[in-house]
Amino acid sequence: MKNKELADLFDKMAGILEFKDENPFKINAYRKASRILGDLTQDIEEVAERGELKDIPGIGEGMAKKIEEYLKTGKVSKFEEVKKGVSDELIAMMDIPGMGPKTLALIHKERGINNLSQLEKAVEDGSLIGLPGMGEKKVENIRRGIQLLKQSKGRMNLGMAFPVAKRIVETLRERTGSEKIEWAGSLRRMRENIGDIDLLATGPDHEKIVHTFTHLPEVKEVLASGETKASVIVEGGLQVDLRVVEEGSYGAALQYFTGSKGHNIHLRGIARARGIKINEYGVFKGEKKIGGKEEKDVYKAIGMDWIEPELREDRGEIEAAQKKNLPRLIEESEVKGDLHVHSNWSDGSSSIEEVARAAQKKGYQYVAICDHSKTLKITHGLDETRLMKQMEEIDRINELLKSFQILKGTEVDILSDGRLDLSDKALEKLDFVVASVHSGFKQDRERMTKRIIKALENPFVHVLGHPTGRLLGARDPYEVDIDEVMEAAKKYGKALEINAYFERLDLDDIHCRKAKEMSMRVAIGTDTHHLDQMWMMSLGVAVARRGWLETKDVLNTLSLKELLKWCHKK
Ligand code: DGT
Ligand code: CA
Ligand code: CA
Ligand code: ZN
Repeated sequence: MKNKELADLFDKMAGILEFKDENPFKINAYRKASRILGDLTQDIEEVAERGELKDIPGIGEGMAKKIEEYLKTGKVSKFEEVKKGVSDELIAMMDIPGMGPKTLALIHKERGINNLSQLEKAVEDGSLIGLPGMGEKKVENIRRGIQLLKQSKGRMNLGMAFPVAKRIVETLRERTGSEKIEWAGSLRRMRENIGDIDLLATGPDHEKIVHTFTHLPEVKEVLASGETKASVIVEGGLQVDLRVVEEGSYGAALQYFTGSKGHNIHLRGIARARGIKINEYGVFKGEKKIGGKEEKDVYKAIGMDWIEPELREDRGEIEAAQKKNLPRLIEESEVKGDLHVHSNWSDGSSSIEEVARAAQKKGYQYVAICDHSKTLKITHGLDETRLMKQMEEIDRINELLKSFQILKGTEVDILSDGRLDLSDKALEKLDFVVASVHSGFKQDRERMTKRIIKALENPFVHVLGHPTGRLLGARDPYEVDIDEVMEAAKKYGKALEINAYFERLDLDDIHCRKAKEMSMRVAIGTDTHHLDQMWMMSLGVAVARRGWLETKDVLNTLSLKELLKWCHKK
């Protein structure tokens, strides 16, 4: 979707104008357009094709023209004009979180800073302090911002890397005949973003595996290629490393290259204290190799059960393994339904029946249709009248389906004052109510926290949707006291959502674990708008697993009957 590209472009434009100290109205107009495009759930190209750009609230004629120009030519001439005289290096610095264009203009003018390395130097030598508004705290914020920027650079969302790796591994297995080809590294741990993909393989003919790998259709550039390893760049700019090892070392290598580094270092320390050496070739006692073919050999050698890859972050999993106290993580096969799917009644692309058939085909017992509510006009959100009609339609389709039920749901908007966008009378009739924030992200922490808690007080709400509002690599969480929100959710008996949509993964793993510690349930929903997004349940389950969640912690492992009982508990 071009939405994000355009949102970024307008945001940049606002930044440059602000840097040049131009008219605040103009600046605001671009900022607003950027926000609207970033939040838009419809594909901007489709909106443009239908000639409905100007119907998007907040998008005026001038902005619509620029969008059209971009969609046609890939450029906006006004942008080219505005950025004249501002170097790319300066523009790049506007991406540093917490450092606005005004600050940039100040340090550029007063201290002659033109690029990132000059800025880093000035942060270190203290020469920024003393400029107007520039105290130690502000400089510390800039330092953190630079760190954040460097961390996110060159990483890719899990949901984008995962299908690429899957396709590559499947092709490699097919063409080499070797089954022992897997991904390791952060992808196997299912981190929310991935620096590079690490593949591991074994088989009788090492060179054939490497050769097949470097000649895959996905490969754009071969960075290095040897007898037993190679590195390539694939579509999307992602790097993929392959290592081919002897069969007797495969398990040890898989363990080593899965990481995390912290996990491995901790593990090796324990082994060393027992006179055992672990490396990527195997497990050794003195000179004698005592294991390495299977991954579990490594853990067994130091008296531990095998540890699930998603737990290997050195966050207590090694201690738990030593005490034989590891969680039995939820598996995707235990998920009995998807609790957040949009239909073409709002901004989804499929009919309710198509959604239901797809869910049934996935082996589910139920699916919750959670379309948007009326305030989100651009998504064709439903008002009370259309919602009643939709419920009738669901009744009709449910009659047709065997051993499957469509749940009547909504993703009701939490308005800026915490009221809900649908009346209690309407909400009461539904099976499943997700409440989410989709606007007013810039509210201060106190207001946002109060707003969400007020929504949670509503007796008809079941789940808080995408609780922090972040978009991976695109938008930070809104300012909210998530701990306080979790306390309130607990108090009112609500579940929190893991929104499994690849750009959200919200809640994250850390807060999932916290929810578990608080004995709260988590609901996994894919937020599917097109049926080919239902697979993202895998991503949601991965977040849950990284958050140590077990079957009982996840709402949609309940059977239909149990779930309905939970929903109507009020
Ligand atoms: P990434 O690629 O940044 O998303 O994260 P990883 O974890 O995939 O890191 P990567 O690709 O640099 O290395 C893959 C694994 O190899 C890593 O998780 C653990 C292992 N590894 C790499 N370098 C070291 C090291 O210096 N010491 C240890 N113990 N393990 C390492
Ligand atoms: Ca990696
Ligand atoms: Ca790597
Ligand atoms: Zn939503």
